[in-house]
Amino acid sequence: SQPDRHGDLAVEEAKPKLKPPAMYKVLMLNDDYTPMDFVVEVLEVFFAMDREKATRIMLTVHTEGRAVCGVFTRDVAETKAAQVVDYARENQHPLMCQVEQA
Ligand code: TYC
Repeated sequence: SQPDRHGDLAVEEAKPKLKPPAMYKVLMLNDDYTPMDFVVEVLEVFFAMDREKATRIMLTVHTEGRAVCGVFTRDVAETKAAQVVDYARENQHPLMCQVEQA
């Protein structure tokens, strides 16, 4: 922004250098093996969805191939994606997530 002028003296404002953080989508990918009820549970537990929304998103992934589960800062998005994949592997499911910039 323009410097304030006090008489002939240019006084530089302290610039508020806060820019909003880049945001990242966590996407869930379809596969042929992960049970539908497991995907619904994952969406409820890791993305705080109610049963109805979790079911809707799961069915979108199942029919479209992928869907956005949520949008977060980079660290949160990467952590959630890793937690989902770890939990799926613990249960011997091949469920996959992607993170991409929103
Ligand atoms: N396609 C899976 C099935 O028919 C269900 C599924 C949905 C798997 C969403 C993964 O991210 C997924 N059992």
